[in-house]
Amino acid sequence: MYWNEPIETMGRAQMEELQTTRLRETVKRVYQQVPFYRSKMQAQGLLPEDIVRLEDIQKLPFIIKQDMRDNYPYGLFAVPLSEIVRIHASSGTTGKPTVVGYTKRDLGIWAEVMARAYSYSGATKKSCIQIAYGYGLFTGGLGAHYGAELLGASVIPISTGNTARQIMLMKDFGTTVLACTPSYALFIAETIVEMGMDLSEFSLKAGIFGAEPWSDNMRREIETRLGIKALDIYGLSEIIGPGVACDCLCQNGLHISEDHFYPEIINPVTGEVMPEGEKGELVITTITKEGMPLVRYRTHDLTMLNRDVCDCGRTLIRMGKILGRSDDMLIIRGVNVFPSQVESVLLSIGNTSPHYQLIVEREDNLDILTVMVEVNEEMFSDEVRGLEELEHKIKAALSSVLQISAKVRLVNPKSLERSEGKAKRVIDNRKI
Ligand code: DLL
Repeated sequence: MYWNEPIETMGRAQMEELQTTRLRETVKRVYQQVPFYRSKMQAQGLLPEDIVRLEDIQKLPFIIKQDMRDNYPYGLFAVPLSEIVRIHASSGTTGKPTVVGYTKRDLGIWAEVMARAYSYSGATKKSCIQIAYGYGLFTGGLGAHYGAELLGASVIPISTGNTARQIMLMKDFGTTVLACTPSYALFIAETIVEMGMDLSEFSLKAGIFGAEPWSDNMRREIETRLGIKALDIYGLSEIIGPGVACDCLCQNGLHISEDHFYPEIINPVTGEVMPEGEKGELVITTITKEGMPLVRYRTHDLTMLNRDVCDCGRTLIRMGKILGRSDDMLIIRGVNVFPSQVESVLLSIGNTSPHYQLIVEREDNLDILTVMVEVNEEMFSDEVRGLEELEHKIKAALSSVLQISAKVRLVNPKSLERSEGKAKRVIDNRKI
């Protein structure tokens, strides 16, 4: 069932016409309203009138996170502060956060794209949606919240944490859709077992999981443990928050709400746009936002695009599951390694739990990768020989997939730190 059928099934030519009109308006607006864009375009000898067709977007310069920091806090806003009705900010690892501002209309668009995302999972106004993303400056909680309300569902704004209480309410309130990070979904699943409860006591049907990379194997693990359909939702605060793209029940790529967010894939090294279907860095232009429009924002997220019509009937362009971030990619002894590759290997082997951490160190100028992985309870009580065999098996599989050797340390069940938000998968102790 569609939420916005005309848009979700719009023909390619018509969609491109809509995108062209909106792109031209956006470029005109940022040129007039935001000194940053004006001076960047002037430096390249560009005027808004030079952007006529969709392909002309390639003439425009990129914008990166550093530009947001340089214009902290409100320098990139395209409307006066009196028009801004909500401010979010990303926590960032160091220094000042990146700030985003929304007008009333922006909030309406955000709720619309989130409502679409829920409906992709089969959710309707009859659904009961438990939102266990963090509420606050993080866009997860409030973004997921207003979309669920627009859908007309019954919303449980529980935010993160207090897992036992989450589970009690999930059961008592008859939650049908859970929205949280995939790592937290897994933790909830484990805690349900620990509390001695049975899945038959719950009404859960689907999960809308995102905000961090997760593999298809992890998806299957969550689906089995919770007895649900697990959908991947993608977004970033700079662009709007959750809801930029979301899986449908076909689970064959995430539909991008391309009537609002125009995607491109570029070669992260050269910045050139890549042919459709090739893997590269996702670049997004917001073509309807008023508060803080971004033109050609480099997300650093690696994926690919597919314009084929989906089996669900939607024509909205699909992006592949995020493979990793170009800046999360570890380079170990010269080889590119993504945490998601390690996750896939671990889950394909079994006898481990999907809780793992990568530790990178440098000894005598040599990079050492250690993969810490929790074994499951049965394995834990097994003989030492069984554990040794498992360790060898993981080592061999990792070296064939990653093309480098890694140390493997099996650790006790539940000994790695659990996260209620985004999981920390990598500890890089190299001082480079
Ligand atoms: O994480 C927004 C969000 C909230 C998305 C809830 C989905 C659900 P930020 O904190 O700005 O915003 O982080 C954005 O998180 O550039 C990706 O690297 C990563 N990310 C988000 N969703 C996914 C996903 C929110 N489904 C950054 N798969 C993005 C992989 C994801 N990575």
